[in-house]
Amino acid sequence: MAEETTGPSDNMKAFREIFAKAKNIVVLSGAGISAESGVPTFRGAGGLWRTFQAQQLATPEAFADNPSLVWEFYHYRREVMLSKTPNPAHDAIAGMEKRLKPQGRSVVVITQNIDELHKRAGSDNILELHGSLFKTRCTKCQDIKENYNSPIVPALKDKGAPDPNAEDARIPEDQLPRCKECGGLLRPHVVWFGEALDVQVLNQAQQEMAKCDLCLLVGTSSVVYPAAAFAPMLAMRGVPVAEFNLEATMVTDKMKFHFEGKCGELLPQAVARHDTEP
Ligand code: BJW
Ligand code: ZN
Repeated sequence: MAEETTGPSDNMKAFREIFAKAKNIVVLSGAGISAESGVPTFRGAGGLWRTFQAQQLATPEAFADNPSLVWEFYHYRREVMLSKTPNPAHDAIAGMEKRLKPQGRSVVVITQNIDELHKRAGSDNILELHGSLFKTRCTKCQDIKENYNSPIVPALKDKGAPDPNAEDARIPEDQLPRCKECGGLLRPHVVWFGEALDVQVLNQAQQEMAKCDLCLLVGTSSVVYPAAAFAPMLAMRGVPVAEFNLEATMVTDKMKFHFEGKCGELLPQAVARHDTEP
């Protein structure tokens, strides 16, 4: 007899019962969690910069070909973030971590986002899979540094306009961000297509997932690997995974729960304090 197949549940009460007992919670987040803060997603409206999709500029080849153009793109996104703030979804996750910690329960955020909004919301336990807009790495000595300067170098001031007609600034390499240790050209400390994720970060993420007993999958299209495989792997192991997204994704069918709508509205209800908590 054919096995009966049922889709994911949208029963919030059933989710809340599992949440009440969970001891190690992993939150996997993507660009959709920052959408309500006004940060464009990659594959949604507003995902273009000039005429480029992020995927065209977020590559080592694009940087080798025109480091000035790639720096304009990241400079623009760094400056945009200065006017953005965490939204109720980031706040709910940070609040949950603080509230559950004294109960001996852990929350870790494994994010694909480079915008640091989880950190600004007050989450402490964060693994940034794809790096950060506010870190640089030297292409020569590999030194990694935090950098919140605005603009990051004088030559980028007023550059990086997203308008399709904006001119390519063609900034000479010696005026682009340079390493204070060795003078080498700096690049954004982010993971581009075709690049390996940081082994330590990936190992830590795997350790957290190995011990988790509940996973929240928030605002990701689940198309970019290796992160796209995390939630399906957990689901296969029997860990309940709850997806929060505006729409069904590539992995929805494999999830225990799918809550459709804005995560800034759904997450605060989903992880609100439970009656059974002290
Ligand atoms: C809301 C909402 C609201 C909106 N509420 N929801 C296996 C199979 C096939 C391909 C590969 C594979 N393994 C590797 C690859 C290649 C490649 C890949 O995955 N390609 C796919 C596109 C097919 N992967 C890689 O290259 C990775 N590297 C790698 O695997 O290396 C292997 C290697 C090993 C050893 C040596 C060398 C190599 C690296 C991937 C790096 C991705 N980098 C980027 C750019 C980062 C820097 C930057 O930002 O500029 O990361 S790409 C971009 O996509 C960014 C994101 O983190 C990532 C994921 O996107 P995300 O977050 O899911 O956003 P969206 O826009 O796609 O989705 C938003 C979602 O939110 C939507 O679902 C909306 O509905 C929802 N939403 N508003 C709730 N309010
Ligand atoms: Zn250097």
